[in-house]
Amino acid sequence: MLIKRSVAIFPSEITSRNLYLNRREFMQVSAALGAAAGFAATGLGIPSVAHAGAKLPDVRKSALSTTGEDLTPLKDVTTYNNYYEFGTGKDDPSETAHKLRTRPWSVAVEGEVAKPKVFDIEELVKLAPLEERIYRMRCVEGWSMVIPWVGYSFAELVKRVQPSSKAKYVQFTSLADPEQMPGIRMPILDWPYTEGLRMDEAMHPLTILCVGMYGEVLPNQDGAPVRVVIPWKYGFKSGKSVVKIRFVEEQPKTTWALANPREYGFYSNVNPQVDHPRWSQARERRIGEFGKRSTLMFNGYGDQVASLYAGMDLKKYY
Ligand SMILES: Nc1nc2c(c(=O)[nH]1)N[C@H]1C(S)=C(S)[C@@H](COP(=O)(O)O)O[C@H]1N2
Ligand SMILES: [Mo]
Repeated sequence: MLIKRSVAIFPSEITSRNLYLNRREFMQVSAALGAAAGFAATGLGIPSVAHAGAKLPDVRKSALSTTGEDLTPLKDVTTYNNYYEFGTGKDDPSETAHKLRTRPWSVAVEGEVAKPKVFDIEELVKLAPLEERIYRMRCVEGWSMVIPWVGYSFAELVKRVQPSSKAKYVQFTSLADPEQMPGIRMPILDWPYTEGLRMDEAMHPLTILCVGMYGEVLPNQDGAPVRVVIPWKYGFKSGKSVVKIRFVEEQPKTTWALANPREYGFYSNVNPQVDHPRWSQARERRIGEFGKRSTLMFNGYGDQVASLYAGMDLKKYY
């Protein structure tokens, strides 16, 4: 978001586009190659769903889904990404995130909780019934998508660890491994990427732990194996490839607010009336569409979430 990049198209980018057109074929080949490792049966005798593109079982529809809007094609959702650990270009993550190893993976849940626990990813995926949540996603940069995520309410996890009365905020930490993530070597941001929510925001049923999209395991470039999605906030609040979830008493430091506090606040609720210091937030470009559409207050989720901010000056707490 701070970095401007030349728009020249390099031969490497063309190659990767062609690879994506053959995605199904590519997945079949990698499934065959990975049969020994990723698709090996787990201790319970249940096949592990570890690879992007593997179908997730028993995904339920959800009443919390946005309906009536066209979904952004999977190809766009997986080739137009912000994931600075894999580079700052929109197509960098789709080219380099295959280096990310998403198994084994664990998420440490700790801090002000009665039952801290390190969750293995296989357990986390099965913690609660998987739901399809179709949400609008609005990036602070002024573009948006409609994505059929798969996951469950973050509150399901919170219930199981029993936060104490001191738990006022939740901090999410993403993986920062220079061996797997070429962007970590660049001093672009203060790694690891961290984000945070107030407890009531984290407990809101719209806030999800996400493990998939389009009914399939989450592609690496979209934050595999587990990410957060908070649909009424700008996209950067939704941390990818989470390794730690910490319940804390004080408002946590968050990566973009540290990088540029004037431009990126802790709350970062989608708000067409509060401009970014360098551009208007009144309109947005839906990826795949020509022209622009109006940005909706709280990204269109105001009926559900506006009460969380009753009495707060949203120009001050942006
Ligand atoms: N760890 C991490 N999480 C991240 C980012 C990032 O660079 N690193 N980018 C954020 C931004 S700016 C956006 S818009 C969304 C994009 O998610 P998507 O690529 O799945 O659409 O991820 C967010 N989560
Ligand atoms: Mo973003």
